[in-house]
Amino acid sequence: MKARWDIFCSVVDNYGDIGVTWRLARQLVAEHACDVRLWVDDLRAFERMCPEIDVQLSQQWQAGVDVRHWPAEWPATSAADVVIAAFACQLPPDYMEAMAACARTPLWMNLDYLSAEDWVVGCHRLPSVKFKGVQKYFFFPGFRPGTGGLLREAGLLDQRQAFQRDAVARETFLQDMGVFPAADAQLISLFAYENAGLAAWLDVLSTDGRATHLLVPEGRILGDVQRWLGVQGLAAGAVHQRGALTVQVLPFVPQAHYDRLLWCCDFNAVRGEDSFVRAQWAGRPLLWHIYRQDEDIHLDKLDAFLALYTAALSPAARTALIAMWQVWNAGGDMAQAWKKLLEHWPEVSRHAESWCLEQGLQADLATALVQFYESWI
Ligand code: TRH
Repeated sequence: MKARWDIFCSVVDNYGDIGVTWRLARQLVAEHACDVRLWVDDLRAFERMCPEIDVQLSQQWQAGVDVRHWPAEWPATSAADVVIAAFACQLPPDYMEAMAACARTPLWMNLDYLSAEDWVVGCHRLPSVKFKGVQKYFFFPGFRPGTGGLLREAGLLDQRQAFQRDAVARETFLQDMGVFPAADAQLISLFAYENAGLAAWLDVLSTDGRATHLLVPEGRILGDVQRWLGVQGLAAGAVHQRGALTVQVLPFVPQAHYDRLLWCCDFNAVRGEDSFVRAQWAGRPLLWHIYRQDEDIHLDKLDAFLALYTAALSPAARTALIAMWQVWNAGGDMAQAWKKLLEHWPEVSRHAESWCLEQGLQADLATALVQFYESWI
């Protein structure tokens, strides 16, 4: 009998909640032969990264996943064998009653936010609250052994490396997206929240000796790009040149296309959680705009990741990379930070690949979840 999984996704804001749960659901179906229902309360956010979604439907199949709209009025539903509440979302009370009424108690987990902090290892797989005899467990993704690892589909790194070796595949992919960079231009992708540091970075890119083609998917950073360009109504399809810098706005593309876009670029500015992980799998240098939290606790998360990520770098390269990420997230001179980073480019590039391969040695998150379930039953 196939194990039945219910994944609950409440879209708080942005795309990370649905981005992570959608990947996880697909992988559980494709690689672990699970029956997966994915409950999503906002199908419009889902549709942005999976245009096949019909936002009118309460139930539909996508990539073998039983996608359900999570309605305000919860319908009578039997509980699955494994229940995942993504990012601490609250399950419908009637569903919790259904879990408690099961002859065989389901495994109930909270899939937590990604963090490189030390304490994550100690909390991973610990029991959390209980509801009428049904125990909930913490499940933490992470970068260190002893965590749940990262989402990574089977064969992903081989596919990525083959794609990056294949100049024709890269060119064809970019052309299909309407991207025609100059032969010697470096390609940078920019997916970020609003950021006051952007102008100084674009200033230095536009006056650089080397051409840069900057790809900006439609989103929150567009206002800053628009201000810097001095234009209005910036939208997908727009291309503007300022000195050595070409800025091109892209539409928000399906998730698989976004992954490939990251593989094409020499440098990826990413944000949140899911694009941050995918940029690491791209094996190229990256810049993380972390999701802001109250009392600046996100800066502790940033420092924890930087400590881990830069541990194998030379002191000078480490200082430059840390400075650039901190300036991007907490303010400072991006022009200076970028110039310093460029001084260490070969080392930082080699490191991006070796970090990726090292992380690829750990069990991936979907496998770790399945293994937890198997050991639990
Ligand atoms: O959208 P985000 O800022 O999501 C955030 C974070 O997850 C954060 O931790 C969470 O607390 C908050 O949401 C609620 O960034 P993230 O995580 O990178 O998610 C973006 C998703 O969008 C990711 O799955 C990649 C996908 N994407 C596309 O599919 N197409 C695109 O064109 C782009 C730019 C992104």
